[in-house]
Amino acid sequence: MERINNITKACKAFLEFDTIEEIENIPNGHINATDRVKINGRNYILQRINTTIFKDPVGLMNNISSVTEFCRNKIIEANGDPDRETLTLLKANDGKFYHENENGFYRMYLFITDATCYNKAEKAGMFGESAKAFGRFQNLLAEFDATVLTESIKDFHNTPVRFQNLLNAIEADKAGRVAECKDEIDFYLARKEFCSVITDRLADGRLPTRVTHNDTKLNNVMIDDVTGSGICVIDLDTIMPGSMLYDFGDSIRFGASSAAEDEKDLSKVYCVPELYEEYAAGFLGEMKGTITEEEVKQLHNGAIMMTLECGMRFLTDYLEGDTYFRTHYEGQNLDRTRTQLTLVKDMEARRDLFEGIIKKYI
Ligand code: ADP
Ligand code: GN1
Ligand code: MG
Repeated sequence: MERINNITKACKAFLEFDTIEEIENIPNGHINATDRVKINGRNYILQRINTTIFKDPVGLMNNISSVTEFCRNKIIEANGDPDRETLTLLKANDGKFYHENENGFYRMYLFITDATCYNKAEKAGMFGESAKAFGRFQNLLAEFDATVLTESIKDFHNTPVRFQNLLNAIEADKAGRVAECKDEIDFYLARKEFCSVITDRLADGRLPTRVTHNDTKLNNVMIDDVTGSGICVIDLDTIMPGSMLYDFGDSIRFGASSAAEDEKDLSKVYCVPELYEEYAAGFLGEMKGTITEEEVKQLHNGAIMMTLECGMRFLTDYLEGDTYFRTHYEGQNLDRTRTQLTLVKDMEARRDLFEGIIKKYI
């Protein structure tokens, strides 16, 4: 009841209504609390932003309102449907795009109709469609003025910093879990040098810095129920200057995996070459003329890096007592760590195969 009251109270700041007709929790994301609400016959998304993670939620909302306004104008220019092809923020009754009360920091979006987010590519071609959507989005952002963006999470894809965070968590051993994670810890310690492959190249200019999405999981793109195409890129919380390799890599990490992110049976976990190829074809098709030689050279390292980094983040969180990623059972962050580590081993072992796939599309 308290949950319903809190949701109703938050929605009242954005809309006038008597009662909410339907409330449905959407458990997809690991960070924010997301609900679909039906009000006055129309669906909306209400999100309570995780302000432990996003320490400057106002800056974050400024990022999202400027990016969505930019996208909206481009979509209108191209005769598209702005209510389905980009996120649309609702204004609260004080004119701001967010509402804060004693229960939290909220935002509301129009619900994108007749489209679905998937945790796994259920149909042939679906992953490739997500690649095209993220590729188009990346191209669109090339024209976006990066100077208006605040860094919503500092050092988000700074892998050496993530490595150091892991070392700190090992040292502190807050949850008393270090002893049971010896193999996983050793795996990451052995890859210290690799962690700086992308950051070094961004720092000395061998790789260009672009405005990137930074969280390109398959469930962060909506797939049109009728046409099957990637209609809208969502979850814009981490749009920041970064590398194209992050967006390619994070998509592969999640969407080209044969199994769920928390699969316990590691014999089922590997990187699927056919899915890798589908993504590479879609993404590189969109990036033609933009991607540099060095980016092409490092693309597979991007996939390894994002998987390595994400696994280190899951392990760090496990060692710290599960305070960052939402977990649904004890040990889920360790299960997640193990799938990521298994994927890294596979992508390292079959490097020639995956790099060969990339070569076909450039
Ligand atoms: P998190 O940051 O926690 O991952 P997301 O912004 O990705 O949160 O939202 C979680 C889920 O909610 C998405 O995977 C999607 O299923 C759904 N969702 C989010 N925004 C919308 C929207 N505007 N229309 C329809 N569904 C949405
Ligand atoms: C989180 O919010 P969501 O679930 O789309 C995380 C990503 C991780 C991902 C792992 C802000 O993404 O960085 O790669 O979980 N987002 C944030 O599944 O930390
Ligand atoms: Mg998400």
